[in-house]
Amino acid sequence: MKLELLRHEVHGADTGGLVVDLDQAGDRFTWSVANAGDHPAAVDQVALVFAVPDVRFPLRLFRNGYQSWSVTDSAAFGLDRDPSIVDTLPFLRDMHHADREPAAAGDLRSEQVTVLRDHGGKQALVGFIGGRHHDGTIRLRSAPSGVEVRAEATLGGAVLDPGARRTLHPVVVRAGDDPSALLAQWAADVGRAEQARVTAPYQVGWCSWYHYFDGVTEADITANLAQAGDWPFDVFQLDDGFQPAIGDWLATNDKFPSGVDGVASAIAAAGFVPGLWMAPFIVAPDSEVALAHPEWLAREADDATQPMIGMFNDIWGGFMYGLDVTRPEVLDHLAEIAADLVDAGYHYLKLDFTFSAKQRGRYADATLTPAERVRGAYEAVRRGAGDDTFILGCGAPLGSLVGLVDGMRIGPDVGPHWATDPLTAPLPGYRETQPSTRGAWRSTLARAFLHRQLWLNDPDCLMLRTTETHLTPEQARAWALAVGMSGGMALVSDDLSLLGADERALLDEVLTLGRDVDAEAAAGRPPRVPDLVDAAIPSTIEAAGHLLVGDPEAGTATFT
Ligand code: 9PG
Repeated sequence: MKLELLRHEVHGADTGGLVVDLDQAGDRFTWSVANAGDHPAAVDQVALVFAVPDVRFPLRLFRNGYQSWSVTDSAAFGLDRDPSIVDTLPFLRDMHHADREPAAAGDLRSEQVTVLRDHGGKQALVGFIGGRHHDGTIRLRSAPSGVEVRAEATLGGAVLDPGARRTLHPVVVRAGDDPSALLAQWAADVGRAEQARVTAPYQVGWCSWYHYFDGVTEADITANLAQAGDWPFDVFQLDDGFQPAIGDWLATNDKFPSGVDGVASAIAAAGFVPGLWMAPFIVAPDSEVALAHPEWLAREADDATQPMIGMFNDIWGGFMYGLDVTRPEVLDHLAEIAADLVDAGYHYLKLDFTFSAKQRGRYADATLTPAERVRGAYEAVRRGAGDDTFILGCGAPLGSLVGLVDGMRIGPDVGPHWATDPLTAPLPGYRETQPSTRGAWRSTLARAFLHRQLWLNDPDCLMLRTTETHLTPEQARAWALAVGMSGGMALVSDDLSLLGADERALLDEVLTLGRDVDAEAAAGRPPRVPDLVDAAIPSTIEAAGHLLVGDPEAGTATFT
């Protein structure tokens, strides 16, 4: 498939003085935007617009989601719809797309990269090489002259002062005939450009979330540690539920009498790397940090008197505020928390709900893009945690964090059920971002090409138990094999006392497979997903001489 550059566009406020410089060399467009005017401009978007001549319908595209939990699938142009067009909360749009505005009717979009494929089988990859300075959205739109493909550098209203210039991430346009090969090449290019952290060893561990959820107690940790001696874990990670309030990460609630230090010591004494969850960029209204430093909160874009909502979560008591991560004192605070937790013994940190730093709001430094806010906040944690701590991104915008995180959650939460639980919140347009093992399967296959190119993929935890779950043993096995076939991180998240010889044998099978696939991916051969652009939920993954073919609706699979 051939794309022809038609024009470029600039969108925002006071953009009259903006000048775009554009060069093409081979398959690569390099560009920058400068403010030649005499007043500041707020830049929403700079876009390259291409025509797709002679397209044969149906035209399908791979849709990469914006952050860890955002749906990643493929869709048919003219038939499928962007999730943002339904009547839903603007907050959800902001959480799951670089650009929070609803898409125009009929538009389809993918973040950072896409592969297009027309009925004749012709394919093209369009992608941004890099993401640290701004998000990138690829959008398909119907125009009077035919189909247009837009490569949008999303700057989120960042202010460009007179005389200032921003270099934009290069855009590549490549024809091909194998989506997995095109995407693997793109991921390798981005990994090189952004100096991806890809040298951490294969990760095997235990995580408290998917059995105990927020009810976890210190006694649960002690009981599982007592059983864990026979298990091949490297890391043992305590998830959400220890903290007295979101934002107060160095203290514990009544369920953890030994404090964060005591828990780390107990984990280390059992021979594992202590791991800890936190949501460092949001704070509860009644947290100590929010009460002590109200000036650290970002403000609502439309109402500077109101702190910016960073997340809503019933289990934490409702609305959480977002920190203003453009303030140096906030960044120092983040670095100090990370340093203190590493001192306590935690050499594995899971940073969750971190999309909050991209959300629309008023921030002290208006010249930063959403991507730069997110990246700056992670940089602060990395500065405090040091180079040797494994940092796992979660609920994280994928594009802006290459080179900072060691691992990245690349899908929605699994759960002890295959399809989305009917009892979860409906979230119009965004239901499939809610926990389901099927949703995790979808993203694990669809984003397998990122593994060991941008970071270690975290497909989310295995679900091994066959009691206290709605998953059938066949579904638990299908999911476990998908984790293995992805080569990604393998964490158990069951009460270990529920697991017997069969579950242990399945884990051992997954780890043998996972290590082989991981080694292949590290050598530049990530898994292939042949129906990536054919099916909304991919069924098939090939890696390290194995083949897994699933029925994503039933949750069954055959493995050879
Ligand atoms: C702890 C959990 C676990 C889990 C994370 C994250 O409302 N939501 O959209 C929503 C999405 C994901 C989520 C919770 C809420 O789970 O992915 O592994 O750490 O937080 O609270």
